[in-house]
Amino acid sequence: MVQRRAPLKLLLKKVASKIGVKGRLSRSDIEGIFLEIELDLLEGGLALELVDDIKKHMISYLVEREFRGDPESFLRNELKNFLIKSISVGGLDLRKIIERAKEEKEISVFLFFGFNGVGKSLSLVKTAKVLMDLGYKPLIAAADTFRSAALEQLEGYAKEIAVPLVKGDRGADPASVVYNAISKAISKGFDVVLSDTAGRRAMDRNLAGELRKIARVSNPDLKVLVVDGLAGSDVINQCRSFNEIVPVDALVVTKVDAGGYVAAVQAVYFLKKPVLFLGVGTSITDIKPFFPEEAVNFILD
Ligand SMILES: Nc1nc2c(ncn2[C@@H]2O[C@H](COP(=O)(O)OP(=O)(O)O)[C@@H](O)[C@H]2O)c(=O)[nH]1
Ligand SMILES: [Mg+2]
Repeated sequence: MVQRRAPLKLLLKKVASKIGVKGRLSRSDIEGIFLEIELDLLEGGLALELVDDIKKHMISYLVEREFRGDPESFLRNELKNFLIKSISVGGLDLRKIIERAKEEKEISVFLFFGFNGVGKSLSLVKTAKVLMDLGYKPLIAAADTFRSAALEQLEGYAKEIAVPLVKGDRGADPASVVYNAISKAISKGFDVVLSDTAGRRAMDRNLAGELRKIARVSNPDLKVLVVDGLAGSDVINQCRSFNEIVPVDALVVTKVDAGGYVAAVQAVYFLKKPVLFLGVGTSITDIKPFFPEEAVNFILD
């Protein structure tokens, strides 16, 4: 899909120029502009729901308002503040999560899930590296027993950072792989089990059941939904359908190096969950923290 760049900037320009012509705008003026550029907004990767929320917000502060200064910078500021406020949901303290879990049950469990090919396995390994840098010992549970290529790839990544991995036979029950990894982690003094899972499509009830079972068996302390930064507005569907299967605690948004922040902003906007990190490349150290203001500035320019 070809994504149009800067759909929100186009919106601001349109509204500002209409203000320039008409002085003040009515509700139907604003609705007319949204209708006129709806396709550009959607093609720019914005979900209909977000476009609607922006429209409502704009109507609330714009209708019959008189302008003196530059309307475009006023509009930009309003929209910027609205978006920043909507996606400022606080950070994640991994240390706290791990230490709290340790008191109860010796180890903590992080579960990674999401659609096929979004970058779950690489993101899991990136997380392992973050944890090692914090002084913790992670163990990987290779619970994607669905595809043998997935296992090989994960083993390759794990080797790169010298993190041990527990695996099962091809086609083995993934929940049992996670269970075994947890037993090993407790007996061998690991701190965190990072559980990979097979890619899931929302319509695949079987895999949804499997994911639920893994969550039930392993009682994760952090349930991380990995979404694809190139998914455009579909990121909302990914968030919704997975959150229904397993309630999400945190997000990883991948491929931000290739797709920018549109998906990241929308994922946080709809789930109101913190971002563990953004994936910004294919190396294990290619991660970046999510700063709402930086993300919003990016999508407005
Ligand atoms: N450019 C870029 N590529 C990524 C990123 N994260 C993952 N990938 C690539 O996306 C592809 C799928 O990743 P993988 O971890 O196997 O996805 P999974 O199927 O969800 O486990 C691989 O080619 C990764 O190298 C990222 O942040 N940036
Ligand atoms: Mg994988």
